[in-house]
Amino acid sequence: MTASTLITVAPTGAESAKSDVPALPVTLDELVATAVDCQAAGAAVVHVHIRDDAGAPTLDQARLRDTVAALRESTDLIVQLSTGGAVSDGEAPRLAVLDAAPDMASCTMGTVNFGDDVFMNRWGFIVDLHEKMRDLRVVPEYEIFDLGHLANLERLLDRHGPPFGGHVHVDFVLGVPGGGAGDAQTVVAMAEAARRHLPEGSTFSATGIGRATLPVMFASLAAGGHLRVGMEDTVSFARRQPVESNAQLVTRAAAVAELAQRPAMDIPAARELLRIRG
Ligand code: KMH
Ligand code: ZN
Repeated sequence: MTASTLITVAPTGAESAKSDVPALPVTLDELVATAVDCQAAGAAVVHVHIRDDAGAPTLDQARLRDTVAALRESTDLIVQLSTGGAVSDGEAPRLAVLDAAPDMASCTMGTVNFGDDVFMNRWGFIVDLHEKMRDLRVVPEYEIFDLGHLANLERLLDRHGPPFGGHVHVDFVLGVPGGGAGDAQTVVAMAEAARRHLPEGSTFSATGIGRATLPVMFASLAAGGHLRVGMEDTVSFARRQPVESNAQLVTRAAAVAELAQRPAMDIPAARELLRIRG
């Protein structure tokens, strides 16, 4: 079991609206300020979705490049761009996200129902993402919404080789209506399946959507996993208590990790673990 806990913050996402969640960081200044606070609170990775001037999700290339540059300027965080985008985004702009040259990018390992929508991830598109990331020296974080996605990742690695850097890191995203349940049993089942399907030494983090946040956090730590938290995944800190900031969520995750005797991993250690290019 790793001695420390990698904490990823996913501050914005593509699903919540600023009008519903005023604390959501949607402008570049808000995102950078959040990232600075989250680094101070113990995060090592920032998983980034960006918004346009109206606050709507966008994959605009210039904005993505400016965002990567601004995060690098103000923080030491590992910058992970989302290639998932919003459910309405097409494959070409999602693939083009990688041209903004992040340290890492997400790569979802299969199609999944997403509430009333469908989050489309065709096999051929997954292969394109995996290979383009390797060409551009971008480290993938494979997003696992359900058990079959782990079998799919095994198939990807068998047929198309290891990712850039050689280390396999996955993130279990649990509690999406249509995906794996957000409970401790599912985290344990996923961790078990990861051991069967993935190369030795692979690592996982986990995040629970909404009320699944705490059960998934506790179970992931107990099962030897790492953590992702943030307003992409939860906007309630507790019953009838809206999240005040992403740093509030990172601070809680770091405190729980400390209690579990696996304190937050520092950024140099996270770069080494994930084999981020120098
Ligand atoms: N917004 C979801 C449709 C990712 O960032 O890679 C996809 C998502 C996964 O959030
Ligand atoms: Zn995301």
